[in-house]
Amino acid sequence: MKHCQVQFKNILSQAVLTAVLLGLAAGARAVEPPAPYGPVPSARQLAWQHLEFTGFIHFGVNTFTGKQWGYGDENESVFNPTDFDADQMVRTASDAGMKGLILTCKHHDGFCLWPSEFTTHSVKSSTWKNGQGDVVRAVSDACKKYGIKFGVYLSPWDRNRADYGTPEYIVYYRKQLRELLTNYGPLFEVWFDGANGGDGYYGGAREKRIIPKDYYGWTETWQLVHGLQPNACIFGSRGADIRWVGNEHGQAADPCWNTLNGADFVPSLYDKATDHKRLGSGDRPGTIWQPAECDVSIRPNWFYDPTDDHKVKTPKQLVDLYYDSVGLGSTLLLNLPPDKRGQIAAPDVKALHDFRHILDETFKTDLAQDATATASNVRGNAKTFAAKNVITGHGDKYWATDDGTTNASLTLEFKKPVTFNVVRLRECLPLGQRVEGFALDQWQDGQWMEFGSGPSIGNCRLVRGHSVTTTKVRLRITQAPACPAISEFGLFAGPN
Ligand code: FUL
Repeated sequence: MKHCQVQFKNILSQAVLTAVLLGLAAGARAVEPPAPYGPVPSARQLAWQHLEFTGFIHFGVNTFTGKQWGYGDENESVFNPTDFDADQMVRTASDAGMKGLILTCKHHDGFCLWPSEFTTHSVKSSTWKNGQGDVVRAVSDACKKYGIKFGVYLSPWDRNRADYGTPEYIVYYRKQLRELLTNYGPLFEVWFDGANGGDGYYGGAREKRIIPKDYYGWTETWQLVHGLQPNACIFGSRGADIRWVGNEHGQAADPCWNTLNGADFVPSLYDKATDHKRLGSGDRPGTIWQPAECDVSIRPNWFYDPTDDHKVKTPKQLVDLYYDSVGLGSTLLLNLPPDKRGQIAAPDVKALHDFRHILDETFKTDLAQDATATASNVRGNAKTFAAKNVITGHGDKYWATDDGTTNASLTLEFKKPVTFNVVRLRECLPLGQRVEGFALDQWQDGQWMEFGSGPSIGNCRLVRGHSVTTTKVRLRITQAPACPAISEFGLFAGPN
């Protein structure tokens, strides 16, 4: 997989350095890279976008009560996994190709999966391991072992706490967050849920509590996160690194822009359908970079329920979700709910295994590697921006055109015919999201025939079609407000 690694902040200095070096070496003027267009990703956003596929683990008292939203009055003793195996959970996620895993350290019921210093409503009051267990420790250690990143979910809504709704609760919440941010190693993502249902146990009050919009003081909380874990992306509302995609089906809109108009849109207004739609599509050109994450569960519910065992998504449905999220430039956050043993259940493991097999079969060989690449225009005719940069094996470079050349084409030509049915395109994200329209053609019977098209590229665009056998494939950039900067044009043959 090929990603363009240009650092936005370094572009000018790189240009100057390149100009000096090339000037000295050849007496020639160096060609400057394109100026970034619109908002660009921060280093942590870029690293997060490149993960593409991550997992969620919803585990807690609900696993044992059969509820999806615990009321907050659950006795700690209900949490008692019979054969807890964090290794099995993380191995399953890693084998499925997930690059990170986010654990629900505390869901809305308030029960903590780690022995927090600030409450007794946690694993330390449960019978599991005589109160000596720590699910967060076990899962984070297993993530280290399997080389995947670890993230935390800490529900802001807490239906157990008597002080929920008062300023004291925010102090408590931040203390808990600090424990998670400091005791479990590097985190790649911190997930702040928008759900606020109202009613709950609340220390015995058993009432409905309405929370003012500014109650949580996110700005301060997020400073805490970025201060202690500068590489962790925050999933949340305004000011967060990552936005919700507006649905829980795991599907991005098309196009799904990486940008939003920050000033007139507070994406915490999760209750309006128009806002959901806008979260899905983003705003173009937008004023802030806030890429979307597609969250979805492998089962109909977020927490394990044995009656869902025959409703696990099929490998084909999972593959379709991958194309509808990662393939539209977003990321996929797929939930795997451990069962009462504390392991991922067999039907889920099987579906993930077969899903992975299909993706591996599809993406194991990039046919474009055998191609010769030519373009209608190359920026300054410079090798640095040559057409062949789009091919895997040519490093982290990109093809770019001259400023003002926003309609351009790039052709891959093969000595022997190739058969493909999937195309993968990527833009050089540190230069912003530039392409607003593209088309793909194959050479057939002496003429160009369209294979597919789309309104955006971004981090990744997968185009699936019928199997095509040809010696020439062409990418046409049909609309762009600035010259295109394309880092990948790959061809693959997936199982039909
Ligand atoms: C929602 C929650 O209410 C669900 O229980 C789940 O955690 C999902 C990921 O987010 O807002």
